[in-house]
Amino acid sequence: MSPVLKSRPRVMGIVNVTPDSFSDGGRFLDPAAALDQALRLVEAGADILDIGGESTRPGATPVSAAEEIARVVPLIAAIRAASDVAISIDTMKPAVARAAVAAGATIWNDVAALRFTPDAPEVAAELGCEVVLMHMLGQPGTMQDDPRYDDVVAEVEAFLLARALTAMAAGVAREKIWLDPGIGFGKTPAHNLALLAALPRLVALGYPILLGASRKRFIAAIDPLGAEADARLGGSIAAHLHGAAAGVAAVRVHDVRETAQALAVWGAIGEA
Ligand code: HH2
Repeated sequence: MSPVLKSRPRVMGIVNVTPDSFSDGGRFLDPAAALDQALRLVEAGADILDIGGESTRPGATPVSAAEEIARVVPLIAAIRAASDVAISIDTMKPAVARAAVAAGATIWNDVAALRFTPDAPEVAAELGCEVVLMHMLGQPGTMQDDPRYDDVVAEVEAFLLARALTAMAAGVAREKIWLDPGIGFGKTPAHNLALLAALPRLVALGYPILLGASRKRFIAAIDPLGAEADARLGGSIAAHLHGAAAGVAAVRVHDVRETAQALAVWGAIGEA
């Protein structure tokens, strides 16, 4: 067996129940279409489904907690009734996380890393679910306006460790915490590449790392032929295989079947 083989990352399939997500917005607003898509992703090899009811894309329309709950909770309940796949809720709002966990989600994926609402760390502790703490520079609406760092890797690492400490101080168990460098969230293509290159360093922090590079814009900056979001599959797979080699715990992707196949081949070569 290859000495560098790490266990294969889990595949988190994205289901956005939003009118405006950057690559699949509007496709799964109808509850039946969303459930169909979710179950297709499970068949295609998803270990986890990440359900989102509010886009974090710059320029996306903010959504009330009630509207977000109305979008995601019926879908989570329907998935829970049909499958035992793990479900994560992609939300910045404690009220939405609470409703999602009550409906069957076991992971709170918070791109705000429990920062945007004062009681978010306490709610995460009370819910007892796993929590993904992601790095974002600034706010979703403005995060891509000239992002700057002195040392992007050191700053993202320090941020993530500080957020983990805040979560633990509020009562979240250490083993429930995942970290995510937040590819594309207040980052230039060069920042994203530096963070991808530094994944082994982030993995060495000792928390499970989630990597979300799927169809993101830095891919088009490298390959102008992949300008459209749905023409970035090759670049997405390259980034996620690199993450697998670095030892990330999970990859968050739109293209579950293709990613699962790439990871299976990568894993089989490692075991040959
Ligand atoms: N990326 C997006 C949304 N949520 N969560 C984590 N933990 N990591 C990510 O990299 C991440 C995330 C953006 O992608 P998408 O859901 O496709 O788009 P939108 O935010 O427009 O709904």
